[in-house]
This record gives sequence, structure tokens and C-alpha cells, in this order.
Amino acid sequence: MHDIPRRTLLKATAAFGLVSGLGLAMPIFAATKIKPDGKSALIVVDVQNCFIDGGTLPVKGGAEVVPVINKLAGSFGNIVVTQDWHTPGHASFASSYPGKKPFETTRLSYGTQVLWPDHCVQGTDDAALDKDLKLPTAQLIIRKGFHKDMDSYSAFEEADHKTATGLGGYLKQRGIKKVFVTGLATDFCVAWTAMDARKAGFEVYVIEDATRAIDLNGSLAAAWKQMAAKGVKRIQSADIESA
Ligand code: VGL
Ligand code: ZN
Repeated sequence: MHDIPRRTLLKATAAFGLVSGLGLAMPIFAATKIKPDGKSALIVVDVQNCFIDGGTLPVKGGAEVVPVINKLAGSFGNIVVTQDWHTPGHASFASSYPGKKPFETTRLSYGTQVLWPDHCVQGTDDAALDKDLKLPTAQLIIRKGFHKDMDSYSAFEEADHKTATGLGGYLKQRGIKKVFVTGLATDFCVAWTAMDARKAGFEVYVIEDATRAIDLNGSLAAAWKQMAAKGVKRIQSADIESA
């Protein structure tokens, strides 16, 4: 006889818990959309012919970042674009070392260097930005990797971790505090740019679906781990409030 009310009470409690759980989840979810402000900059890394199908170092799915970045651009008042911009016979090219093949490594004065196919040579069509990338409001194009004897994955500093590109100073003088990194490739130029942006004191987000990776011997998983350890936030383009 006492069983009936007790069972009803339990059912009611369970139902109430579920409803209040959902009710609570909704406002938190909505509040997490990020609205870029005047102190935010979108950095578009190396969306160049060389890293897209038909180029010299194509990244799988590289072209897929283009519409995602074009859409994101509408949400940002400050946009910086980078270009990998190597000399002919660059130190990062396997062809510069007799007997070496692309994707092998060598030791250079600043550490281990992955050797790449010849790519993004200054002034070539291969080094041009993808023609479908539409960033009419971008304010700066910064080129990197132009010293013959040194690579520069990062848009902030070259591979010796000493030579600055000037991007950190530019962003600071423009009052930028937060950077949102997109482009190619997630595990090389995007990751190094994001980590060096942290080092320079910026709040840093990588917009994952606006990047694609080379993923050489587990480099993608390693890069995400290193970025997380340095406080880089991993988000999706849907987390950014649309324009
Ligand atoms: C890149 C390898 C060599 C990049 C540039 O943009 O991620 N990767 N050069
Ligand atoms: Zn390069």
C-alpha cells in the first residue's frame, strides 16, 4: 500500500532531474559563442597553391579550408595572411642535400629539419595564395621562410627561435590581444604560429575545421598535445559568432 506513492515520487524525481539538466545546458551552450572584437585578429596561414592539390606539397583536403576561412573573415575586423616564401635551393628542401629524399630529416644549426619537396618558391604561381581565398579586408600579408639557410614554420619567429618576423610587434602595436589561427598545415605552420603567439603573450585559439594537416609520423596528434600544453585553445568555426 505504501509502495505506490514511493514509486511515483521516484519517477517524478528522475523526470525533474532530466528536464532541469537540459534547461541548464542550453544557456551555457549559447553563452560559449565567441564574438571577435577590435582586439581580435584572424591569422590565415599559408593558404597557397603549394599546399593544395596540384601544388608541390599538397595537404590532404587543403582546399576545404577556403570556404570556412572566407566565411570566418566576415566576423573579424583584423585579418593577417601569411605566405611560405622560400628561396630557390632553400635549406628546407631535400633537393639541397645530395642523397636526401623528401620527408627525411637532417640536422641544421638550429636543430632537426624535416626535408620537404621544393615548394613555395618566391614569386612562383605555386607560392601564390589560393585564387578562391577571398579576404578583401585583410590588412597585412607577412612572408616567412625567406632566409636561404633557415626555415620558418612560425609566422612570429624563425626556426632559430631568435629571428623575429615582426608580426608580434605589429599585432601589439595594433592593440591585438587575441589571435585565431587557421590555414595550412595544422601540425606545422599553424601549430608553430599558435605556440609562438602564446609565447608572445596573446590569447590563442586554433579553429580546427579551418585547418588541415600533413600528419607525418604522428605529427598531428603531437602538435595538438604540445599546443594544449602551451594553453592554445582548440575550437571549431561554429564556436565563432557569424557576421
Ligand atoms: C609548411 C612544411 C613546410 C606549412 C611549410 O605551411 O605548414 N609545412 N613548409
Ligand atoms: Zn615551407
